[in-house]
Amino acid sequence: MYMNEYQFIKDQDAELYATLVGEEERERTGVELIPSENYVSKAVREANGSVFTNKYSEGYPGKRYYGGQKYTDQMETIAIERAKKLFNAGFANVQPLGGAAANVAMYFALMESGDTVLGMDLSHGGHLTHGHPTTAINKVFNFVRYKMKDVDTGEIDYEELRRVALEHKPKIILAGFSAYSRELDYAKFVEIAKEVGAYTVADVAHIAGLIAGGVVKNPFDYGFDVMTTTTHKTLRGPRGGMILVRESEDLAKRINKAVFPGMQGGPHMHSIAGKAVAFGEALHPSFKIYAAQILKNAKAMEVVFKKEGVRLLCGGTENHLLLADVFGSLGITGQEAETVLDEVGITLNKNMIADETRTAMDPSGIRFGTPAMTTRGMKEGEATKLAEIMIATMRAKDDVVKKAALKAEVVALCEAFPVPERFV
Ligand code: DSN
Repeated sequence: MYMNEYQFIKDQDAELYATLVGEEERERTGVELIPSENYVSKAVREANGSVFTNKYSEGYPGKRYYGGQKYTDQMETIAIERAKKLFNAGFANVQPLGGAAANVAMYFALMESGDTVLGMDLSHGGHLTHGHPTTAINKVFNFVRYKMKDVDTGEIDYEELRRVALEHKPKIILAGFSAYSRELDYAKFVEIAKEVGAYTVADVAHIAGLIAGGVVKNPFDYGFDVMTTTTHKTLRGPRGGMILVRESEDLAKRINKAVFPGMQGGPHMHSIAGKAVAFGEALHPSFKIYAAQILKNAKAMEVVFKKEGVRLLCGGTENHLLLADVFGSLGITGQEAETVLDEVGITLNKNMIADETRTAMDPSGIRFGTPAMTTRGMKEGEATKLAEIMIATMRAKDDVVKKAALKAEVVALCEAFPVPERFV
């Protein structure tokens, strides 16, 4: 992969070209375990680097503020129709520039300033855009929290969720996470939301590809009103966002207005083209096999971590990611683990664990997942091997000789499983 590209950049901009070559080399020779990252197909990269980057298209297909929209209208319509089919949605807005932008537009579409959102606590797996005190939306809306009842099983405290909902009367009950490894009881969310008259929104940024592949539950099947997502994680598309509405035309209209002109200017049409290509790939039967393998590989890693006595938050995984308390189990901090694993060619991220006692910059945990390694064709055998290498590396953090041997094993795995260019 990645050979003989960027000839024009090479000719005119050696300084920038060096960074492209470096990143290609890094991606080719290391194993990517950051659960929110993936490798896109060459087709997605072609669309993302296409002439659609030249075009201004404020508005929506058939209703734009600039001329010359024949092909942008066709292309965006293809993206919308594919998105609806993938998620069994009534409406799709494919213009959000990312997951954070999608969430902000969704909040403004569904609420007035001062209204309340009930979302998952960040330290229990939620996300910054679910109202963390440091974010701008926290100045506009009021955010209240639910947590897990038991951090070692991942069970959500639905009784507490209901109690907080009854007390605060939120306009939105938000299900979704960026560091949580269990399925949610979507029916329970809907039941509580009905009781208090709230909208149900699922932020499925991490698991969108798993929903599209049919291997985890689709919140729309349980009556959720809206889903927000990124398009570049398990869904394996270009960097971007999307908002889906189950059936309400009124909600869909409000969301369209909130995205444009409410929040964004000209949509990134090249990125929407990339989304259309990725959605086409996700509709292909092979994507279901890919999604199922992501889960099998994560389970294989869970088995090794448990066998080696490393504490996993939520007691394991039912999706693509795992959270390990490496400080509690192996005496290495999340930052140290991230650094030493980087040295042997494995990329993941440090992460706070529930009820963290350390700091965000040097927490107790690591978060890792299987979407990208599965794209390379790795299966349970390789997932098991990688988990063993990870634990051996963390145990040998100061042993230069052992680390060199472990790095050689990672390089050999990468050579055996090159990053593919074509998925369908
Ligand atoms: N940065 C993404 C993640 O890694 O989960 C979410 O925003």
